[in-house]
Amino acid sequence: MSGELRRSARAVQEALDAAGFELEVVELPASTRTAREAAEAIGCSVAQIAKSIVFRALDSGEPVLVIASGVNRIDETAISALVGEPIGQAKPDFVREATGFVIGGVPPCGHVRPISTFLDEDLLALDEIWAAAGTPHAVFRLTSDQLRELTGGTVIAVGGQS
Ligand code: 5CA
Repeated sequence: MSGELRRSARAVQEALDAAGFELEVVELPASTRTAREAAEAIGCSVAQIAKSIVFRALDSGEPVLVIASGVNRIDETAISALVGEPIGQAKPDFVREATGFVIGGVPPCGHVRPISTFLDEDLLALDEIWAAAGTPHAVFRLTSDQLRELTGGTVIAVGGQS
């Protein structure tokens, strides 16, 4: 690991270490807050960015995490059908409370408590992907197999390109 990581990025590194993965969180000078910015900062395609979108199940109030390819638009109706209740986009405070991280830095793992997780099959078709690591400047590279193992998420078709 190079240098000191900020607290939230360090928490992600620790979660990866604890889960037994040899993956390295890196902090970049440029913003990685959005999938497009992250791709630019990393020098990869937007499709390779694992964007973590938090929804709120409207009846139960439970969070739902969808990890999708940066180029895909998430069909909320399809997710609602899978969850079994209507969902809505989460507000920033809800995202922070449910995951422990701010929007733009929500990682696929290391959340404050387990969260129901769905994985985009298009993202899993790629070998090398990049995910947020706790802050809008921190990312880590992993394989789609590692993402599957790390999250134990349910693989779905999220809805196609935006
Ligand atoms: N760091 C990058 C990927 S490495 C990242 O986190 N991208 S992201 O796409 O997963 O996170 C940004 C997402 O947060 C946006 O796609 C959007 O769905 C969501 N978001 C942004 N602003 C808001 C907001 N005000 N309220 C709710 N969700 C938001």
